[in-house]
Amino acid sequence: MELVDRVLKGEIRAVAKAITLVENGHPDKEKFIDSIYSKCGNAVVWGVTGPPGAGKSTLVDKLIDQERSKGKKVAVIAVDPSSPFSGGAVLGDRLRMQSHATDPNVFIRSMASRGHLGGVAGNTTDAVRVLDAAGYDLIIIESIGVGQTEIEIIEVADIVLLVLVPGMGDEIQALKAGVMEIGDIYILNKKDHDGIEKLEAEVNYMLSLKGYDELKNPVVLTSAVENIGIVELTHTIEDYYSRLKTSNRLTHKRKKRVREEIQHLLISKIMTVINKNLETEKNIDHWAEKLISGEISPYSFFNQKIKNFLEESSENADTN
Ligand SMILES: Nc1nc2c(ncn2[C@@H]2O[C@H](COP(=O)(O)OP(=O)(O)OP(=O)(O)O)[C@@H](O)[C@H]2O)c(=O)[nH]1
Ligand SMILES: [Mg+2]
Repeated sequence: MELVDRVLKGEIRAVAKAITLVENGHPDKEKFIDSIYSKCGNAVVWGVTGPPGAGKSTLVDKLIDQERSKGKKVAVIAVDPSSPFSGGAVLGDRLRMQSHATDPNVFIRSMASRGHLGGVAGNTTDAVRVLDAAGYDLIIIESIGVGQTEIEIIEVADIVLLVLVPGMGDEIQALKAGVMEIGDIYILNKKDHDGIEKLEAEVNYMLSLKGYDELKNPVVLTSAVENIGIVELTHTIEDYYSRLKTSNRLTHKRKKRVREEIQHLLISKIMTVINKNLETEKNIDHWAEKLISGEISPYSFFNQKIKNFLEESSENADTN
């Protein structure tokens, strides 16, 4: 495939095209990913998450400065939570990272987190693969930490940077449930705002409840707009990353991710085959009515359907 060669050479337009292919679930996608797969595995992936307006994009912009100064090639995937058509958040993210618009070694791309049922985390994983194969050393995923989908997206990262800001009130409670758990490094941004000490105390208290962890989650205070705390942040990330590596946690984390991917892949492949065979879309209302009226009972009905399907498949295999 010509596109494969061009992506492997790091051609920006080809990379953009390949990500579109992944995002749209184009029929060529699987073959494409398989062709680049052996070239993946060199990039480090950071996930940046936190509530809307916390300063994620501003921080990413500053982090890009730091990494570029070390000669790294950097790519950013900004996940737009609203819809594929809104453009709102996307525009904001692009604007915030405008200073890198003309740098050929910085690639910024937004992806929709709504609109493609089920496959968003998978799409993000594949988009990361495209960028990895294209030679980006660092890939940053920016996503708002609300909801299961966003959490799954951010779990694609090797390190999760959780951005919090003063004055979130109850939001911090809501965040605690999901995203707090997956944060590796806690960035308390907008330290120029009132309430930073209170936030710091809350976060430290919350982290103390996690119990002993040899990798202790670092907490870093920043003011992204003023470029304060950014150098320290990059040092903290580097240090944390090397500890992740030496403690074998990175290997574990990546393996866990691949295991999850295998599960997702199997489920979606099997679902596709079986839905086609059973004509689920056509029949589902009818089945629901039969279940509601008590005409059929769920387990025996579907056990039989699946049994028929398996028998049919093995007969087909025999005749082939
Ligand atoms: N005072 C202050 N303002 C900041 C700081 N960091 C970011 N901001 C401002 O906060 C606003 C939101 O910043 P963004 O970087 O767009 O935040 P975001 O988290 O990417 O927002 P979404 O992508 O929309 O969720 C902008 O007006 C920034 O200039 C900071 O450290 N201090
Ligand atoms: Mg943003």
